[in-house]
Amino acid sequence: MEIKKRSLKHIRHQDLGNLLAYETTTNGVCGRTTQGYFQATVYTPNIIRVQISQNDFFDELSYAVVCTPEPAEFEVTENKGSILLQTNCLQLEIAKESVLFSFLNNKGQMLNEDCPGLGVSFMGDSKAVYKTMQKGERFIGLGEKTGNLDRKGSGYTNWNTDSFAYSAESDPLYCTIPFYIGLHNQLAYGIFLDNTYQSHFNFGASNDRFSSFTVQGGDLNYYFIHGSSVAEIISFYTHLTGRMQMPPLWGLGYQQCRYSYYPDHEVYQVAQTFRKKQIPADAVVLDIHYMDNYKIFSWDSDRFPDPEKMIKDLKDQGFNVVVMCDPGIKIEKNYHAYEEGVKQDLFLKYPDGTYYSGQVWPGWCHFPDFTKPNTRNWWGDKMEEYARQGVKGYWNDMNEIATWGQKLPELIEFDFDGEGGSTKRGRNVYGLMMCKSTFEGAKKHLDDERPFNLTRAAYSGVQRYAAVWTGDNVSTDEHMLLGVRLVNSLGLSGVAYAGYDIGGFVGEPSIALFARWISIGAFSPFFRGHSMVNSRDSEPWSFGEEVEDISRNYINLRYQLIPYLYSVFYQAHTSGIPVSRSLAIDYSFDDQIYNSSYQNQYLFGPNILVAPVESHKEITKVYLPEGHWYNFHTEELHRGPTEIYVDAPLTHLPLFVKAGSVLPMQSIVQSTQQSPEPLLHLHVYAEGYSEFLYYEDDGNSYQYQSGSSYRRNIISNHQESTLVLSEVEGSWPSKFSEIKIYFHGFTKIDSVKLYDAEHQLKEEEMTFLPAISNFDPRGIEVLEKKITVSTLTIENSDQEIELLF
Ligand code: MIG
Repeated sequence: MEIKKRSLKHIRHQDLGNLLAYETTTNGVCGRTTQGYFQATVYTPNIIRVQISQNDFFDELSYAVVCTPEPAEFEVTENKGSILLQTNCLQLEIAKESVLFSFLNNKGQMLNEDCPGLGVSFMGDSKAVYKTMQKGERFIGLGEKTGNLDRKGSGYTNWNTDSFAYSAESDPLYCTIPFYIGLHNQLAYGIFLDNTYQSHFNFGASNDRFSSFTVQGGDLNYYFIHGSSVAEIISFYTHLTGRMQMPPLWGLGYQQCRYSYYPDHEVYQVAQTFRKKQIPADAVVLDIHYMDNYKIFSWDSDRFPDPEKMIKDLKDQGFNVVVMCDPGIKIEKNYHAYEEGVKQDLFLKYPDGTYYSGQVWPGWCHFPDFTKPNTRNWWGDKMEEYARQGVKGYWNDMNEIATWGQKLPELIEFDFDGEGGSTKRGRNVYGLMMCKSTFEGAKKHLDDERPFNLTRAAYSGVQRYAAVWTGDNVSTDEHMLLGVRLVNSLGLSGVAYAGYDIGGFVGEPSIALFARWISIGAFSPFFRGHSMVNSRDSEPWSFGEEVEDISRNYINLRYQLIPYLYSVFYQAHTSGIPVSRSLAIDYSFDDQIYNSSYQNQYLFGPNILVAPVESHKEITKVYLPEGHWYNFHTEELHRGPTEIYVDAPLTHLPLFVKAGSVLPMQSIVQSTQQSPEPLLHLHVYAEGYSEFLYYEDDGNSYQYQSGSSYRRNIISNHQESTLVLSEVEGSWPSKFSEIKIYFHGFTKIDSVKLYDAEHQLKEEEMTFLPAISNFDPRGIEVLEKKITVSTLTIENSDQEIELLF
């Protein structure tokens, strides 16, 4: 054989070239260019999918997208220089010469365009799209990513990674959610790049010309979403990738975790201490030491001789148990999971057909291939035993995949439902598919009960199966604030249910830091304290009496807010709008909210503004956006937009309530299993107009999916001096037979008239009682101003209730 000498052909950029042919399809348009192929598909009038490939076929398998194109009206027209695909709200213009894609709204305003001269770029197996940076453009979202709320000037990589003790700049972390929202000129759009290969996003990092995204394999496959607001775009994105189901009510409570509680009497001890100290909590979490030699689906019989009994005893005290689920299956003869996995061929393999072995807690392990249907079913059925033992909560860890050495070989084979793929395609989706298997298996075996499921690694769509926590954070103020941003960014990216390790996983928090962290954590969708093995005790009572009081106050407040919070979760379930809402959702074009001093602020549900502040600050600056805001602790009214200084001692986290809104609350309970007093505390804040969808159901089963729920609108209209609770929809009865209304900020109320559903006057001149605000976290002198608010108690009825004052 003769080897010819020639110069090596190095990889360089190649664009799409010119349009050669195109065709209108059932849902859009497809075409061929000199260098590739494309297809544009209308999913809804607001969503157009673009696929670009170098081949005349496209990757269609997606574990993220749950919907198919809806029949929508669209038109395809040909102009001199371009093809135009138009729906009633979106236009896609495809330039014929050096093919570029531009998206405009129906007024012809440019939303997003491929950058002339760069556009689509093929470089070997990697493919990229370069988009012109618009004037004043900002970028938000991309899931669990460090950095600023506005991602402009930053670049990111998606490659799910076990990031022990990550820093505030580390990238990548554990999750891949390739969805972001662009904002400019009062316009908003979203881009979801559905490709599980390693991807890179550049939002004007090291350049002033473009934003871009690159994939290391597979097709360019992105969904362009246009909506009138950020909220609408999130709702469209979650239309594509799915929404969370209602969590079990206990999932809203406080969970106590550590690495690890054992043996059983230590677990009992922790649970009993919560009850003794009257600090509400709903779950104890068992980390890896509950297992026999870290073998999943087993219990260490010395430490936990009778798990079933322990779980039942805890349940009787109002605690659920959450167990660690690691994917690595120990290679050990006679270990059932190993034997079954080999027999049924369920593990990841090398290309030569041998099983891949990697080292993790149990020693050498094989790893279930969750992209294989048989493996998913097998894993799901393994949940039967846990379910039988009474376990209701599942914690999916190490699913990046994490192994000692952290280098899963690139050539490992994944099944991909028969399609096949290597680590390059499989890694970022492993966590998602593990969560799917755990969740669906637990659900199947739990007998109409909602499992609680938690994960560290994720891909888009994970919200359908699990809550996400932000992994191994560190005990510093910087991390506390970073955690808030990560959770808010996850919320912008479809994951409404997320949280962080309170107190920090790695390191030890100061007394002040723990106190601050737990008060902020009370306003996190997922609320859990956790800490590393061999670190100091970190339960709410471990930092002295003052911190114990602060912890109790804020956990109490969390439990009092459950009627509000559960309704907010229902909104996440129906519309995808997160529980923890970056101010970029409601105040997208207000420059101040992106200011580094204010970017951590967020709305907890629609009505409570939380201003997280470092533990060492006694006073802090807060930005209140447009609208009026009540200081939650003092009732002082502020007129936004404004920057104010607020006292922020450890006892008083700065919290503000939106004027005009309502906060439904309940009495303190020690766990969600305990019934609150049958009195709903409805706090109404003066001014403006608001609507709040109030929601209840049994908190535990799936009956809500067939109408067994309690839904009513609470409409507060200050101008007309009315408060209306609309007629109840659904067949579930409320827990509350009476409603106590608190009028905050109303100058003077002489009398109140109560009307029934037929608008007949039922009662007049009801008596007001002055009340001391019962939710004011106690403890500090300067703010110990007792608040007097007029109250009124009425009977709850399923019919419309109208109050005129
Ligand atoms: O190699 O299960 O992020 O929360 O406590 C560490 C032990 C494995 C990592 C998780 C952490 C958990 C720990 N796990």
